[in-house]
Parts: sequence; C-alpha cells; structure tokens
Amino acid sequence: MAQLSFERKYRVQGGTLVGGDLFDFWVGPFYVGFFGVTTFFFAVLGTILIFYGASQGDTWNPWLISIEPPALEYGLGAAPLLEGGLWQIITICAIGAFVSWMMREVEICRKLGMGYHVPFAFGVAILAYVTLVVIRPVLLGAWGHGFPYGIFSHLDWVNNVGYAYGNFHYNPAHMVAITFFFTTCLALALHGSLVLSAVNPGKKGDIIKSPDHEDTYFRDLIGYSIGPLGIHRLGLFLALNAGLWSAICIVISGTIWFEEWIVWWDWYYELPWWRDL
Ligand code: UQ2
Repeated sequence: MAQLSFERKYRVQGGTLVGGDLFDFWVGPFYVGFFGVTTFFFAVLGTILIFYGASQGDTWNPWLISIEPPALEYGLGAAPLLEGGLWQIITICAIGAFVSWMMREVEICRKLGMGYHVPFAFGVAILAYVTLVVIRPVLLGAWGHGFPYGIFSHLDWVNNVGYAYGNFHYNPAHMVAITFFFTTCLALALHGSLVLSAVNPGKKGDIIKSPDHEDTYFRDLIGYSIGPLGIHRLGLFLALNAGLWSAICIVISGTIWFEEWIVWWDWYYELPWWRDL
C-alpha cells in the first residue's frame, strides 16, 4: 500500500484518553494527542533547564557537563536551584516526558485496535529509571542518592555505588539481569539471522522462504522450534526481565542489603548440613 493511502486508512479518529477530539490530529507523520503536547512541554522545559544548568557550571565540554542531584543533607526536601533544585525539576520533566510518551503510545494502540505491548514494555524501562532517581532515593531518605545527569559523571556514579557494595558482580539480582541481557542478545541474533536467511535467501529472483522453513531449520538443528510468534514472546520476556532485574539489583542495595555483596553468598556455607563441621 502506498504511504498516502496507507495513512488515509489508518489515520483514524478516536481512541483518545484525554482531550477528546481537541488534540486528535497529526503534524506531518506524527500523531499529536494531548500526550504529544505534554511530551513536548516536558521535553522542551527539561532540555532548557539542562542547558541553563550547564551555563552555570564550569564547562561546555559535552562529556563533562553534569547536573548534580542535591547534597545528602537536603534529605527529601526541595533544594535551591543551583544546589540540586535543577536536578529535581529536570527529574520531574524527564518522568513527565517519559510517561507522556508512554500514554501517547497507549492512545495510538487504542486508535489502531492493537494490544498495549509497546507502552507496557516502555513502562518497564521507565520503571528502571524511576527506581534509580525516585524509589531508591526515597527509600534511602535523600534525593542525593539519585544519579547525576552527565555523561562521565553518571559513569562515576555507577562505579562508586558499585564499589560501595564491594564487587557488584556478586549481587545475585545483578547476575540475573546480566544473564537476561546476554540471552536477549542471543535471541535477537538468532531471530534476526533466521528471518534474514529466510527472506533474503541468496540469488536475485529466488522465491523467499516462509515460517515453515524457519521452523524446519531449528527442528533440523536442535529438534525444537519456538515458532514465529513464540520467539517474539520470548524476546519481549527476556528484554523486560533484563530491565526489571536491573531495577531490582540496585533497589535492594542499601535498602535490604547493606554489606558487600560477596557476603550474601555466606548462606551457602551456612547451610545446615555443613555449617557446624
Ligand atoms: C524459532 C522461530 C523463529 C526465530 C527463532 C527460533 C520459527 C522466526 C530464533 C528459534 C528459537 C529457539 C529455539 C529458542 C531459543 C531460546 C533462547 C533462550 C535463546 O523457532 O520460529 O521465528 O526467530
């Protein structure tokens, strides 16, 4: 279907959650909607504040610019603009923009009569970010536990918070998260290569192969095919769990676990059948 007639068919009215028909229009290829307006508002305001913060800092080197969260002494209170207040407002803008974007995805799902898988998946990504800058700081009692908004500075933050618990790779939830990230890569490499091998089989003029061929390939190889729908369920499951366990591994650090992570493994030699040997 040509792009123009395709758009005429799918640019359907309705499905909005807020604003009725008021924002139910497109700007070029982009659906707007109430949440398009709020996404734009928060994104522009947050970006302006980042540039303002940078202008008040001591560098324009893009690697080194950093918007710092408040000092721990401010606790969960509001800080002056240049002492973490900007970070607090920028965080509100970021969450406002991310959630608006997700709700705009929901409206597009409703418009097209589709499932909510895309906004749900994005919601898990938002949850990971909110865990870092809201949930864990609130549980620890200070906004200063959030991470700074800068390229190198957030790397330093990850490094320092990691070493605060010894070697973070001993964190079992971190291990699970990494395993999900790696398995996500494996699944996407298998899926991408399999689909390309079927749809782009070689010589020009060859007829493309079908999902039957894809199934047969893996049945020949390992005796099992998860199927063309199943691989996408598996992929979504793996990717969402990567984000979810990342959020879990950091939120348990300092809230329910306070020592170096390697100590957690003491449960193993404290098992009853050899603890008293
Ligand atoms: C598959 C299938 C696809 C795929 C892939 C498989 C026809 C086009 C990649 C094979 C996947 C399997 C066997 C699961 C692998 C398990 C893990 C944890 C990586 O069967 O259906 O659809 O793309």
